[in-house]
Amino acid sequence: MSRATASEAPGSAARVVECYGRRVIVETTAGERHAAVLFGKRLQVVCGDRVQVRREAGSDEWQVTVVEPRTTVIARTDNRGRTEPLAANVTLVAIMLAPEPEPDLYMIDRYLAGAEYAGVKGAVLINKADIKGATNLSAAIADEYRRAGYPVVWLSALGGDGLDELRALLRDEVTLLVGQSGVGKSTLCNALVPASIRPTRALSASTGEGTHTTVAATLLPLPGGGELVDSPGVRDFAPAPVSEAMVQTGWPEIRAAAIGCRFNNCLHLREPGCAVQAAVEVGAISARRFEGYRRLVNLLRQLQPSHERPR
Ligand SMILES: Nc1nc2c(ncn2[C@@H]2O[C@H](COP(=O)(O)OP(=O)(O)OP(=O)(O)O)[C@@H](O)[C@H]2O)c(=O)[nH]1
Ligand SMILES: [Mg+2]
Ligand SMILES: [Zn+2]
Repeated sequence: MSRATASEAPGSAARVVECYGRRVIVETTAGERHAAVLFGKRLQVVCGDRVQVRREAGSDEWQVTVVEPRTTVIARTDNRGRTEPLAANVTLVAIMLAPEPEPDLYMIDRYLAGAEYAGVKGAVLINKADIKGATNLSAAIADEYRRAGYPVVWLSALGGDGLDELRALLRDEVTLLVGQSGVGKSTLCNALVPASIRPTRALSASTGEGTHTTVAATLLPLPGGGELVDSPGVRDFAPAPVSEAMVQTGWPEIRAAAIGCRFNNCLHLREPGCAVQAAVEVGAISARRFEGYRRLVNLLRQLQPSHERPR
């Protein structure tokens, strides 16, 4: 029997806390942080992954050798239908929006749906509550998502409003914080984690949009309990594809009303006896949210390879 060399020795358990493609920062169970590289071309890791690491004998370099099975994975799909994981083992996706930059509510719907498909809870954070004149818009948005069944927290990462309510929401969760560039995700991380000095930057004066300041997902422990993953702002988001019948599960209010549809395979598009369409007509379900559902059905049809598309 040959003796194991140092480089074959079993690894020690660690967590990926920052991810830059094939280079990562891991934190070991003992609380030590190391820069590490992925060992072997087939390994793919994201922030939140549980891994095993080892150090080559006589080398300073740490290697990630094993990725443990994920309990959850949040992934996005690009416009060519390629799916890319964003974070692993999270229990909550918190979608942040703000009066500026101008919110894309359909993208927020798709994030919430993507969380549902991944078996992860969703919440909506409305930041920059201190900005004057934005109250009416924010109240309407908050109302729409509360009626759909999501927790909504109205806060000011800079002014401090709503932070206690938010701490209570995040206490027992591993939360992925997402949203358009410039909504204030990193500013919130700095407010909740005193040791955090994440770079933040003002919106562009010419476009009114964020400037994509954060470049890599980073996991931060929250002092009061829970963990928060800051992530780079995105222009668009589509979830990993699901079957057509599954799409509606990303809209809790549609799923609930669908119990009353005449056909149990109703997609609520133009079927007779549809309780969802009836609820939209009387305003019990937001027409804008319903439109978000229809758009995702169409988008997923487009992303499907043409030979698999329903005729
Ligand atoms: N008025 C106001 N401005 C805020 C608040 N939170 C953040 N900002 C400002 O919004 C701008 C963008 O904040 P960031 O924290 O960099 O935004 P981000 O979401 O991390 O952006 P990316 O990293 O590019 O995705 C900065 O100028 C912040 O000071 C807030 O509560 N109120
Ligand atoms: Mg940021
Ligand atoms: Zn229906």
